Amino acid sequence: MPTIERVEPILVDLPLIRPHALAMAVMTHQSAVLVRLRCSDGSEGWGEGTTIGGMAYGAESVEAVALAVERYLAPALEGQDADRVGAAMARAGMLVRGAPIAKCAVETALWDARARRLGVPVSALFGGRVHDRLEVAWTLASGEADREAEEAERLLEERRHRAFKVKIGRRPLEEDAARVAAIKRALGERASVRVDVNEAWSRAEARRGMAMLADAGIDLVEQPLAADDPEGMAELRAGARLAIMADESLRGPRDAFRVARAGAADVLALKITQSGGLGPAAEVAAVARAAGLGLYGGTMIETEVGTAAAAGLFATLPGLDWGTELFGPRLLAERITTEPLGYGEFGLVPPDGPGIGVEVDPDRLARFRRDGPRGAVVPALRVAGTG
Ligand code: MUC
Ligand code: MG
Repeated sequence: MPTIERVEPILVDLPLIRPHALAMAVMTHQSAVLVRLRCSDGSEGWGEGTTIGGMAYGAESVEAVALAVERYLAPALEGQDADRVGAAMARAGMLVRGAPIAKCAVETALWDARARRLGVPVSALFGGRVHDRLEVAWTLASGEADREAEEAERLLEERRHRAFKVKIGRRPLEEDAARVAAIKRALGERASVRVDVNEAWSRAEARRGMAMLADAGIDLVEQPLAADDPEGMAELRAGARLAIMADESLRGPRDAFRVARAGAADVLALKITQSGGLGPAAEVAAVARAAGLGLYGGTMIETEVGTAAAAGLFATLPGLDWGTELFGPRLLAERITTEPLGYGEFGLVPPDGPGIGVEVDPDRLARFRRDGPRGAVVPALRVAGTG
């Protein structure tokens, strides 16, 4: 029986190809925690835990993820049976409350190592693929409102993306609605346009905002209200002409059940990080299916490692009717794997090599480690709307 010998977190900082402006903060780089897991038989697995916008999106920062892995999850896992992923994570769950992103990083590494030992892709451990290609949406969030339609037009032309998510909530409602309507007018029926409010609206703003967006032909509104306001989302949904998606409201299967029971969403944004790993994310998907809700494969702007792992799971999910937004590696200016992922024709072909199907490149990793020779090169985050 192979046992877990060492679980090591590695914090990396990667530049973006352009700034990414969320409702709360402007990102110019992305930081991620990679986990390297070694087993007694020499097998190895990789996982990733990341978040967006430092601590502006959620309470778990990448620094907290690295610390949780090193001080708490690694000691809980080392010495355990590496083949029994469920048992190992149940033990980790006894010793570590919450921390879904840190748990995702170690759990993914366990699945990766297990699948590599079996010589199968990680999707095989979740029932096998039902999709050979995943549709991938792009997020328009450069902060340059007048250039967003241009960016979308170019990506459409290059056959990279045909669904666009616009980040709103930083500007007054009328301004945001006009900006989104202009993008939709420019793209017409050639693309689906959605918005992500990232919790920025009050209930009153949301009522007005939903009506304006519906008039503009927008397909879906993501997390219009605070994460802990499922009642508000349910009220909004009752009169809505467009679909509502829950994102920040979801921290695993229990939240998915609460959202479904409250009638707070039409679609669930499934994120392996936010769910606490591939296993819990599959459970969120099962809740969505049981409740008749749509599914969307979300991202936390992961590197190739987290993106490949998520793609492996998403490929096994029937009813992924809203596609995915697994564009992380395309927003990052540098990659940390030996090969790029297989993007093209508006989507991504999930890698089908053993495990998560990508190999971390040690030289690239060394260049971007925070504890490497370059040290921290991470500028402080800017609050959205300030210079
Ligand atoms: C989110 O809130 O959905 C994913 C893509 C993006 O642009 O923001 C993130 C997180
Ligand atoms: Mg979101």
